[in-house]
Amino acid sequence: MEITIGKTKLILKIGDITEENTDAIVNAANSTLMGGGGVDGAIHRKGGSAILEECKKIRQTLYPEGLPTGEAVITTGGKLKARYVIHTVGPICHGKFDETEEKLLYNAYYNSLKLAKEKGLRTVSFPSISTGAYRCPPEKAAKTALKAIIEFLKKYDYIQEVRVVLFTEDIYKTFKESLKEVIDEL
Ligand code: AR6
Repeated sequence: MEITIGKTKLILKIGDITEENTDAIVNAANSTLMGGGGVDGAIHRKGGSAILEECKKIRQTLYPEGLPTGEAVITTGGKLKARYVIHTVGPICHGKFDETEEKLLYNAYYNSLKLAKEKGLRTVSFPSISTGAYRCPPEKAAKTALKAIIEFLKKYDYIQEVRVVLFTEDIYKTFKESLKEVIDEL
C-alpha cells in the first residue's frame, strides 16, 4: 500500500529488507553494534564484513559504551544493494509499552530519518523495529513507527520515498490498520 505525505511516498510492503535498493536500509540493531539475530543478523550476513568493521570503529570513537537506545549511526551497505545501513536501537519491551518505550521507539525512527537527511539520502527502508526479539506489542509499535515517520515527513520534505518492509503478512496487516488510525488522528 502507498500514500503520499507532502512530496514523499510512504510505502508499506511485505518483503526482505536486505533486498531493498533504497539509498539506505535501517537495521534494528542492539547497543553493542556487533550484530545479532533477526534483521541484524540478515543484514550483516548479506552485507559482509565491511559493515562490522565500520561498526567497530564507531564503538571505538563515538560510542565506547554502546549506541544508546533511540539513537542512530550510519555505515556502508557493503555488498547490499543499499549503499548505506543506518543502525538504530529500539527499546526492549518484554511486552510492556509505556511512555518510555514509546518515546524511545519514536526516536529510533525519527533519528534514523534525520541522519538520512543529513547524509543527503533520498530513499530509506525500515523494518519493524523492536517487534521481534525485543517484543514490543505490534499494534502499539506500528502506530508509533508510523507517527514518527509521518511527523518527520510533514516537517521536512527532503526525502523522496520511505518504505516499511514487513517480514510477514501479519505484521504487514498490523501496519496497514495502524496507518489508517494514525492518518485519522494527525
Ligand atoms: N527483513 C525484514 N524484516 C525482518 C527480516 C528481514 N530480513 N528478518 C526479520 N524481520 P528483530 P528487534 C522482522 O528481532 O525486535 C537482534 O538480535 C521480524 O519478523 O530483528 O528490534 C538484534 O541484534 C520482526 O517483525 O529486531 C537485537 O539484539 C522485525 O523484523 C535484537 O534482535 C524485528 O525483529 C533487536 O530486536
